[in-house]
Amino acid sequence: MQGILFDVDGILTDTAKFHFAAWSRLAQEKLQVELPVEFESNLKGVSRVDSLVRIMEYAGITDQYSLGQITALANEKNAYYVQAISQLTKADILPGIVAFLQELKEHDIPCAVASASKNAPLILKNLGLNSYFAVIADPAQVKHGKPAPDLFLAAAQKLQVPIQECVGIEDAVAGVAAIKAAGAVAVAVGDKIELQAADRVVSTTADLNYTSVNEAFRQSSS
Ligand code: G16
Ligand code: MG
Repeated sequence: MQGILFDVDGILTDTAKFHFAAWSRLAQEKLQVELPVEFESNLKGVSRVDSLVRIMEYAGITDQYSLGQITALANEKNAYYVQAISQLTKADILPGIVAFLQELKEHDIPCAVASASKNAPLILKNLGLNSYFAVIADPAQVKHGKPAPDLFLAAAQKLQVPIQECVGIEDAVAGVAAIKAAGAVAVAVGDKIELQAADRVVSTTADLNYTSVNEAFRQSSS
């Protein structure tokens, strides 16, 4: 194991609730649609515009909007979201993450960010986690979002570590699919059934540590 590729939303901090609150507000005010709570997991790891398209498909209104209108609506959602994440502090880092990053640093394992979010640099800065990450893959520079492998491949390349030597850490079904498609080992945080495509699933971020992630890597790559 020579590198770790981290998802942000749902791994470093719980921003899914802010994404969903922003989408729910946009859907209610601009599309006259109520999003059911179960819809939240459909949007995890999915890019901004793809999330909006999924919401429009759910509402059966996809063909009523031009590309320009879709972009404007996505920007509006982002403004609500950025307002919410501007309040993030160190206190919002999920349990066990700082200890895990510290352990990786002590083992000289470089870390990359492989988030679908264009707001990832702002989130890292507000959480005070910048110094733990050697590189951030830019989602604007890749052709296909998760579940395509592009972001994880770009993160490993930027880290200059072969993808087969990397472990990806994810909380989303689309993210686990992306890690596996890239050829890295997937460690997922969340529900064992929902995330069964991963090589190992732990229940919370507090269960992430060097020993168990390295063990998952060895078992899956042997
Ligand atoms: C995250 C979230 C998604 C969000 C996407 C794009 O991905 O899980 O819900 O739609 O980023 O975010 P933004 O609108 O900020 O560019 P990840 O990969 O960090 O879980
Ligand atoms: Mg995520």
